[in-house]
Amino acid sequence: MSTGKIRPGRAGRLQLSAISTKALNACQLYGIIDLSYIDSADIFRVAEAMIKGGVDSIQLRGKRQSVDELVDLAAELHELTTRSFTPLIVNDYAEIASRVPIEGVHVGQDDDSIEVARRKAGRAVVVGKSTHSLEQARAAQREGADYVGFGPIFATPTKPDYQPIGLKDIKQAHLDVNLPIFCIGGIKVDNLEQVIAAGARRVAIVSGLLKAPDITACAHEAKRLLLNLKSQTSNLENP
Ligand code: TZP
Repeated sequence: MSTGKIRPGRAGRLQLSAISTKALNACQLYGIIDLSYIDSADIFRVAEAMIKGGVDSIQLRGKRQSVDELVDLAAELHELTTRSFTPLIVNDYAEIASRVPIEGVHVGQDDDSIEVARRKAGRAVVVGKSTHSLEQARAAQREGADYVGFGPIFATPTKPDYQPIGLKDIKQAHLDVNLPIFCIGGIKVDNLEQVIAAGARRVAIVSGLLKAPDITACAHEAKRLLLNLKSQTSNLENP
């Protein structure tokens, strides 16, 4: 997802280039490299394994690292992700996009607004937002997010303080929100079919990938299940 040229939109907002929009729309499996699970020295091995397994976008998430540390890691990681045109998104700190040519930033409910994140990035990047309810997902769309994370679907050690929202609202979220929706939280290959059956088209996975004995094989299986979903959908759309 190259960010391309910055073009002011109708509302003066920096618009994503067509190529960024295309990569975001095509993204089904979003792998998150959370530095509480792996050592920063391992991020390249992990990112390579994810990409080899078919992960479409990668997020760097480091809750305990400083902005400067994340800038350095993102810059090195971007050299790798860019080779396979895999968008790299950094969690929490939109200002990192003003220092490293990453493709996007991701903000939580308690972080910068989408508007502030775009301003801090200073150029056209993808901006995603975590949402934990239908109402928050609808609000993120009104606020101008490019995609939303929706969850936690299941209980997860990665976000232990959050009440899981379960599977019941996934279909409604897809009816109400016209943005890419990444279901997230406790998703693993073993429960992915359940999440897909509940209406998910895209997922973001942290520990399910990072703790897998073989990250590439795990990503590959998750992608196979998601792609199978796509072919079923297109068969329905074009019988
Ligand atoms: N947002 C909602 S749940 C979650 C985030 C960042 C953590 C997901 O991690 P895991 O390990 O895939 O359950």
